[in-house]
Amino acid sequence: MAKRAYLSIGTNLGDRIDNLTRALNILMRNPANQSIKVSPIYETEPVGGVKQDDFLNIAVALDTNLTPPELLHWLHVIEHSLHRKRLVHWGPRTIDLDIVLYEDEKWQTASLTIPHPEMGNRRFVLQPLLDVMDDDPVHQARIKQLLQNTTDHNWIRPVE
Ligand code: PH2
Ligand code: MG
Ligand code: MG
Repeated sequence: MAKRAYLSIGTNLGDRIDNLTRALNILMRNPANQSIKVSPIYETEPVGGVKQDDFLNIAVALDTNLTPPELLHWLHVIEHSLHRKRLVHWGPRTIDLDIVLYEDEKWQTASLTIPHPEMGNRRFVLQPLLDVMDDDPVHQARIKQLLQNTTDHNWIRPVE
């Protein structure tokens, strides 16, 4: 039985739409990743102290046979193929793929924390996430709650 994972994807360097398209293509090139629902694209104000260009952010609902560590490895493969360089913490990136949720599981290792510890502080994660949760009322209720209570008031707007 495939597991339901939710990803948050962001980009603010180069051709941002092309970066998203390429990332999704590589994501689905792994036969363990079975079906996918992609949110609308949002343009979002950079969150954190670093002065940088605006982001495009999306969320993805993914049905996968990969475990969280295996999925994380595949996300790193994608980041490498798009030539992401890790220069500045929270700084500009061609692509960043994060696992936000994986079923109801909690993971706490050096490289992986699920649920994503920052999601409640990031409107750019919560809003797209809610857009891909129609078939998952339990998670949907939780994310709605987080979105109502978040103190993040950076702007986000859907891309036409
Ligand atoms: N990612 C960050 C830091 N700040 N801001 C926006 N708007 N979107 C992001 O994806 C983002 C960010 C580090 O992962
Ligand atoms: Mg991130
Ligand atoms: Mg990341």
